[in-house]
Amino acid sequence: MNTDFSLSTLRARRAAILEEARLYAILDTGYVPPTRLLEMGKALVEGGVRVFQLRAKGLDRETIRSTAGLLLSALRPRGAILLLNDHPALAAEIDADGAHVGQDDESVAEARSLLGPDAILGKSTHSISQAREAQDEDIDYTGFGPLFATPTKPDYIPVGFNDIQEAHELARVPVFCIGGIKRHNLPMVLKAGAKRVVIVSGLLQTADPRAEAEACLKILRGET
Ligand code: 3NM
Repeated sequence: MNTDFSLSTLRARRAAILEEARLYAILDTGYVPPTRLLEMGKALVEGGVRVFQLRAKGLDRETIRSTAGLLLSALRPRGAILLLNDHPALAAEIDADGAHVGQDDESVAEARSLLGPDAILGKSTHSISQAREAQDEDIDYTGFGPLFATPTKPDYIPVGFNDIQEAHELARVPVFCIGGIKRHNLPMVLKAGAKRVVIVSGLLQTADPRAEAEACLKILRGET
């Protein structure tokens, strides 16, 4: 396995935030309109979230650019990072902290060349073989899922719990479990071997996202 991906200082600082994170929030315009994302980002960062992704499927580039710019100015001073779903070229242009690519998006090599050496790059994986292959690529974390069926990605077949442990054992980068994770199922997700999670609708669709993030983080840190 080629693990010789030497990191720039800035990328290493960003990677340290990922390493420390237990909860990753996706600001998804399928749930929250762009005009309300700033308010949502602020609530979640106050609740302790330090890793964010802007997922704006179908939104035009200029709206993504302006929304990401506002989010970056609000989240960065609070020690958080913001990645763009897809759009590595735009992420580089606006100096976001990085990007996330799926299995069907541009390759990691392509995304990395557009992003440059300082940015964080994450990749979705949906099986043990994809999780293993991703370790040889120049990425900073993987997503692993969906653990449960989820309306946020309705076409994906859940991977269940059986491979969670192995996905962690083979990984050289942080693994974030994803898909249908909510506060109520966190204890069983952790018991199955997850260490870090991404929660989308379980944060965005609650009455008090700040309190929800705080409550999830307590569970993730073993404080309850
Ligand atoms: N990616 P929720 S599952 C964006 O398996 C995304 O790679 C997935 O949303 C993957 O927390 C997913 O609302 C949706 O279920 C997660």
